[in-house]
Amino acid sequence: MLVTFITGNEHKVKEARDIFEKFGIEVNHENPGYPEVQGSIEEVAAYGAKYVAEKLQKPIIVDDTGLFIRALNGFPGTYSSYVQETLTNKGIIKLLKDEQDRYAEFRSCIGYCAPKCEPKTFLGTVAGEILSEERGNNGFAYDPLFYVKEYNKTFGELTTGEKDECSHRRKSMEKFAKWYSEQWTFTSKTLLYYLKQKIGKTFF
Ligand code: ITT
Repeated sequence: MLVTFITGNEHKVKEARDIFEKFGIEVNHENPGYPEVQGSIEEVAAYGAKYVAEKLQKPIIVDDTGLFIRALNGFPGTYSSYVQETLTNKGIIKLLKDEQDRYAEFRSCIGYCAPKCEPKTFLGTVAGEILSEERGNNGFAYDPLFYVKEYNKTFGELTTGEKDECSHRRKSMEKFAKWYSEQWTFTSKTLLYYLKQKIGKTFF
Protein backbone atom coordinates (compact mmCIF):
# COMPACT_ATOMS: atom_id res chain seq x y z
CA MET A 1 0.00 0.00 0.00
CA LEU A 2 1.19 3.49 -0.77
CA VAL A 3 0.10 6.88 0.53
CA THR A 4 1.17 10.34 -0.64
CA PHE A 5 1.88 12.64 2.32
CA ILE A 6 1.65 16.37 1.57
CA THR A 7 3.79 18.41 3.96
CA GLY A 8 6.63 20.89 4.04
CA ASN A 9 7.93 19.37 7.28
CA GLU A 10 10.61 16.67 6.88
CA HIS A 11 10.30 15.65 10.56
CA LYS A 12 6.66 14.72 9.99
CA VAL A 13 7.66 12.60 6.99
CA LYS A 14 10.20 10.68 9.04
CA GLU A 15 7.67 10.06 11.82
CA ALA A 16 5.02 9.00 9.28
CA ARG A 17 7.41 6.48 7.66
CA ASP A 18 8.21 4.93 11.07
CA ILE A 19 4.54 4.77 12.13
CA PHE A 20 3.15 3.51 8.81
CA GLU A 21 5.85 0.84 8.40
CA LYS A 22 4.04 -1.40 10.92
CA PHE A 23 0.93 -1.25 8.72
CA GLY A 24 2.81 -2.02 5.50
CA ILE A 25 2.09 1.46 4.16
CA GLU A 26 4.82 3.16 2.13
CA VAL A 27 5.04 6.96 2.17
CA ASN A 28 5.54 9.07 -0.92
CA HIS A 29 6.36 12.66 0.04
CA GLU A 30 5.31 15.73 -1.95
CA ASN A 31 5.13 19.40 -1.03
CA PRO A 32 2.93 21.39 -3.42
CA GLY A 33 1.61 23.51 -0.50
CA TYR A 34 -2.04 24.32 0.22
CA PRO A 35 -4.02 27.20 1.73
CA GLU A 36 -4.61 26.95 5.50
CA VAL A 37 -8.15 28.17 6.21
CA GLN A 38 -9.21 29.76 9.51
CA GLY A 39 -10.88 27.21 11.76
CA SER A 40 -10.24 24.09 13.81
CA ILE A 41 -7.39 21.72 12.94
CA GLU A 42 -10.02 19.32 11.56
CA GLU A 43 -11.29 22.04 9.20
CA VAL A 44 -7.74 22.96 8.13
CA ALA A 45 -6.90 19.29 7.44
CA ALA A 46 -10.18 18.59 5.59
CA TYR A 47 -9.90 21.68 3.40
CA GLY A 48 -6.20 21.09 2.67
CA ALA A 49 -6.74 17.43 1.78
CA LYS A 50 -9.62 18.22 -0.60
CA TYR A 51 -7.69 21.09 -2.22
CA VAL A 52 -4.58 18.97 -2.93
CA ALA A 53 -6.49 15.83 -4.00
CA GLU A 54 -8.31 17.88 -6.67
CA LYS A 55 -5.15 19.71 -7.69
CA LEU A 56 -2.98 16.57 -8.08
CA GLN A 57 -5.90 14.32 -9.10
CA LYS A 58 -4.85 11.56 -6.71
CA PRO A 59 -5.54 10.44 -3.13
CA ILE A 60 -3.36 12.15 -0.52
CA ILE A 61 -3.05 12.88 3.20
CA VAL A 62 -2.12 16.08 5.05
CA ASP A 63 -1.43 16.58 8.76
CA ASP A 64 -2.42 19.69 10.69
CA THR A 65 -0.98 19.88 14.19
CA GLY A 66 -1.37 22.37 17.03
CA LEU A 67 -0.17 22.82 20.59
CA PHE A 68 -3.10 23.80 22.84
CA ILE A 69 -2.11 25.35 26.20
CA ARG A 70 -4.95 25.39 28.73
CA ALA A 71 -3.76 28.44 30.70
CA LEU A 72 -3.71 30.39 27.41
CA ASN A 73 -7.22 29.27 26.40
CA GLY A 74 -5.85 26.90 23.78
CA PHE A 75 -3.27 29.29 22.30
CA PRO A 76 -1.28 28.86 20.06
CA GLY A 77 -3.59 26.11 18.67
CA THR A 78 -4.09 26.65 14.97
CA TYR A 79 -1.54 29.49 15.10
CA SER A 80 1.22 27.10 16.23
CA SER A 81 3.26 27.45 13.05
CA TYR A 82 3.27 31.26 13.15
CA VAL A 83 3.98 31.33 16.89
CA GLN A 84 6.85 28.87 16.55
CA GLU A 85 8.44 31.11 13.90
CA THR A 86 7.85 34.43 15.68
CA LEU A 87 7.47 34.00 19.44
CA THR A 88 9.49 30.72 19.57
CA ASN A 89 9.68 28.41 22.58
CA LYS A 90 11.37 31.13 24.63
CA GLY A 91 8.34 33.38 24.11
CA ILE A 92 5.97 30.63 25.27
CA ILE A 93 8.09 30.17 28.39
CA LYS A 94 7.81 33.91 29.10
CA LEU A 95 4.03 33.90 28.54
CA LEU A 96 3.67 31.13 31.12
CA LYS A 97 6.01 32.67 33.68
CA ASP A 98 4.34 32.52 37.15
CA GLU A 99 1.51 30.36 35.74
CA GLN A 100 0.69 27.31 37.89
CA ASP A 101 -1.50 25.49 35.35
CA ARG A 102 1.03 23.95 32.91
CA TYR A 103 -1.39 21.55 31.14
CA ALA A 104 -1.15 21.36 27.34
CA GLU A 105 -2.20 19.05 24.52
CA PHE A 106 -0.73 18.30 21.14
CA ARG A 107 -3.45 17.60 18.59
CA SER A 108 -2.73 16.11 15.18
CA CYS A 109 -5.39 15.77 12.52
CA ILE A 110 -4.81 13.68 9.40
CA GLY A 111 -6.94 14.75 6.44
CA TYR A 112 -7.42 12.18 3.68
CA CYS A 113 -9.07 12.85 0.36
CA ALA A 114 -9.36 11.27 -3.09
CA PRO A 115 -10.44 13.25 -6.21
CA LYS A 116 -14.19 13.90 -6.45
CA CYS A 117 -14.70 12.53 -2.91
CA GLU A 118 -15.37 14.14 0.43
CA PRO A 119 -12.41 14.38 2.86
CA LYS A 120 -12.12 12.28 6.01
CA THR A 121 -10.29 13.31 9.18
CA PHE A 122 -8.54 11.33 11.94
CA LEU A 123 -7.66 13.05 15.22
CA GLY A 124 -4.93 12.10 17.71
CA THR A 125 -4.12 13.90 20.97
CA VAL A 126 -1.56 13.59 23.73
CA ALA A 127 -1.56 15.32 27.12
CA GLY A 128 1.50 16.88 28.74
CA GLU A 129 2.91 19.88 30.54
CA ILE A 130 4.83 22.93 29.39
CA LEU A 131 8.16 23.20 31.21
CA SER A 132 9.75 26.49 32.22
CA GLU A 133 12.88 25.56 30.23
CA GLU A 134 13.65 23.61 27.09
CA ARG A 135 15.01 20.08 27.58
CA GLY A 136 16.48 17.69 25.00
CA ASN A 137 17.77 17.95 21.47
CA ASN A 138 15.63 15.31 19.81
CA GLY A 139 12.42 15.98 17.91
CA PHE A 140 11.61 19.45 16.61
CA ALA A 141 9.75 22.73 17.22
CA TYR A 142 7.79 22.50 20.52
CA ASP A 143 9.19 19.08 21.49
CA PRO A 144 11.78 20.29 24.06
CA LEU A 145 9.03 22.19 25.94
CA PHE A 146 6.51 19.36 26.09
CA TYR A 147 6.89 17.13 29.16
CA VAL A 148 5.22 13.71 29.28
CA LYS A 149 4.67 12.28 32.76
CA GLU A 150 4.62 8.59 31.72
CA TYR A 151 8.20 8.86 30.44
CA ASN A 152 9.36 11.57 32.87
CA LYS A 153 10.89 13.25 29.82
CA THR A 154 10.09 15.92 27.24
CA PHE A 155 9.39 14.94 23.65
CA GLY A 156 12.80 16.51 23.00
CA GLU A 157 14.40 13.92 25.30
CA LEU A 158 12.52 10.92 23.94
CA THR A 159 14.08 8.76 21.24
CA THR A 160 12.22 8.73 17.92
CA GLY A 161 10.88 5.29 18.78
CA GLU A 162 9.56 6.48 22.17
CA LYS A 163 7.86 9.55 20.69
CA ASP A 164 6.27 7.31 18.04
CA GLU A 165 4.85 5.07 20.79
CA CYS A 166 2.81 7.79 22.45
CA SER A 167 2.57 10.89 20.26
CA HIS A 168 -0.48 12.70 18.90
CA ARG A 169 0.74 11.85 15.38
CA ARG A 170 1.08 8.16 16.22
CA LYS A 171 -2.58 8.18 17.29
CA SER A 172 -3.97 10.11 14.31
CA MET A 173 -1.86 8.13 11.81
CA GLU A 174 -2.75 4.81 13.40
CA LYS A 175 -6.48 5.63 13.12
CA PHE A 176 -5.96 6.55 9.48
CA ALA A 177 -3.79 3.46 8.76
CA LYS A 178 -6.44 1.09 10.17
CA TRP A 179 -9.20 2.67 8.11
CA TYR A 180 -7.02 2.81 4.97
CA SER A 181 -6.03 -0.87 5.27
CA GLU A 182 -9.71 -1.83 5.55
CA GLN A 183 -10.55 0.16 2.39
CA TRP A 184 -7.67 -1.47 0.59
CA THR A 185 -8.75 -4.99 1.58
CA PHE A 186 -12.35 -4.25 0.57
CA THR A 187 -11.29 -2.80 -2.81
CA SER A 188 -8.96 -5.72 -3.57
CA LYS A 189 -11.67 -8.27 -2.67
CA THR A 190 -14.26 -6.45 -4.80
CA LEU A 191 -11.83 -6.24 -7.70
CA LEU A 192 -11.02 -9.94 -7.46
CA TYR A 193 -14.73 -10.77 -7.35
CA TYR A 194 -15.47 -8.78 -10.53
CA LEU A 195 -12.41 -10.18 -12.32
CA LYS A 196 -13.52 -13.68 -11.46
CA GLN A 197 -17.02 -12.92 -12.76
CA LYS A 198 -15.67 -11.43 -15.98
CA ILE A 199 -13.05 -14.11 -16.66
CA GLY A 200 -15.57 -16.77 -15.74
CA LYS A 201 -18.06 -15.41 -18.29
CA THR A 202 -15.47 -14.99 -21.07
CA PHE A 203 -13.45 -18.17 -20.76
CA PHE A 204 -15.61 -20.78 -19.12
P1 ITT B 1 2.94 21.37 7.10
O1 ITT B 1 1.74 22.23 7.44
O2 ITT B 1 3.56 21.68 5.78
O3 ITT B 1 2.63 19.90 7.26
P2 ITT B 1 4.10 22.59 9.48
O4 ITT B 1 5.42 22.39 10.17
O5 ITT B 1 3.69 24.00 9.14
O6 ITT B 1 4.11 21.64 8.19
P3 ITT B 1 1.77 22.32 11.25
O7 ITT B 1 1.12 23.56 10.76
O8 ITT B 1 0.95 21.10 11.38
O9 ITT B 1 3.00 21.87 10.33
O10 ITT B 1 2.48 22.55 12.64
C1 ITT B 1 2.29 23.70 13.44
C2 ITT B 1 3.55 23.95 14.24
O11 ITT B 1 3.70 22.92 15.22
C3 ITT B 1 4.82 23.96 13.41
O12 ITT B 1 5.69 24.94 13.92
C4 ITT B 1 5.40 22.59 13.62
O13 ITT B 1 6.81 22.58 13.49
C5 ITT B 1 4.96 22.30 15.06
N1 ITT B 1 4.79 20.88 15.26
C6 ITT B 1 4.02 20.03 14.51
N2 ITT B 1 4.13 18.78 14.95
C7 ITT B 1 4.96 18.83 16.03
C8 ITT B 1 5.48 17.85 16.90
O14 ITT B 1 5.19 16.56 16.76
N3 ITT B 1 6.32 18.24 17.86
C9 ITT B 1 6.63 19.53 18.03
N4 ITT B 1 6.21 20.52 17.24
C10 ITT B 1 5.37 20.16 16.24
